[in-house]
Amino acid sequence: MRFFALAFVATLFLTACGGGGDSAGTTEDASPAESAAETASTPMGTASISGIISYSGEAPARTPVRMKPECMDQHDDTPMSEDALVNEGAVQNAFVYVVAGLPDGYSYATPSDAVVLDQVGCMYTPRVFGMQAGQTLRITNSDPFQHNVHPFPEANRSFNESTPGQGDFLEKTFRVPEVMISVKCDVHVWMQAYVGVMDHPYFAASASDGSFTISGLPAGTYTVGVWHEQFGTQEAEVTVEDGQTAATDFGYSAESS
Ligand SMILES: [Cu+2]
Repeated sequence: MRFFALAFVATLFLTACGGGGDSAGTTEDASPAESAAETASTPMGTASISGIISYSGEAPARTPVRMKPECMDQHDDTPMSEDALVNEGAVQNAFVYVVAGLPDGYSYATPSDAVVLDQVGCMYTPRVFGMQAGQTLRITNSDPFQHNVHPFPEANRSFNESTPGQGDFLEKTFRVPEVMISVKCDVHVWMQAYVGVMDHPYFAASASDGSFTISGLPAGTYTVGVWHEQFGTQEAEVTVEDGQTAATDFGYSAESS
């Protein structure tokens, strides 16, 4: 009976919040209320880890993305590659996350709000992002034509579904942690996003100035991991006290990447 109750909750959620009209929204994988109702959460803390992801040496050049005419029509300027965004030595779109060090047997409630991945001008926005396992991933379409959403997980269940037109969306989730899951579009082969699925809320994607902040941590010693689609992965050990922010910078270089 539990399955039916969950399905009913998901349907109510869509009815209340959908408003998509002829949307392609589906509910089979989305159940945002599931974990929150059943699991006592490990307390959040007051410590933070923040830093800058930098790049030394000559940054890779961005190149024009060759798109179909329907996609080019959505852009005023030539769209440029986003797989190695380095802004004056700062690395954007690195995924930073706690690898180890959280309290034994930790359990964190699944956020009830959805993470949104939009399809705009035949590119994904954001390109790199995180979500918690079981959280709703809402994939929206801002373009007036079809996109096909096709993730390539190894530990999670894949899907391959269309968002036919503007305003259409899918609601999906991934059940278990996985860093990272590649998301692509079968119609527009250059479209690329990456999602990091975590069983805790301690993750961030680096901003255009290379900065990241992970907050709400209990005092402790953590292994922090960084992933970048072109530059690879790194790890560091960080100790942080209650109410404090530990500064932890990461660096890539032209020699190592
Ligand atoms: Cu597409």
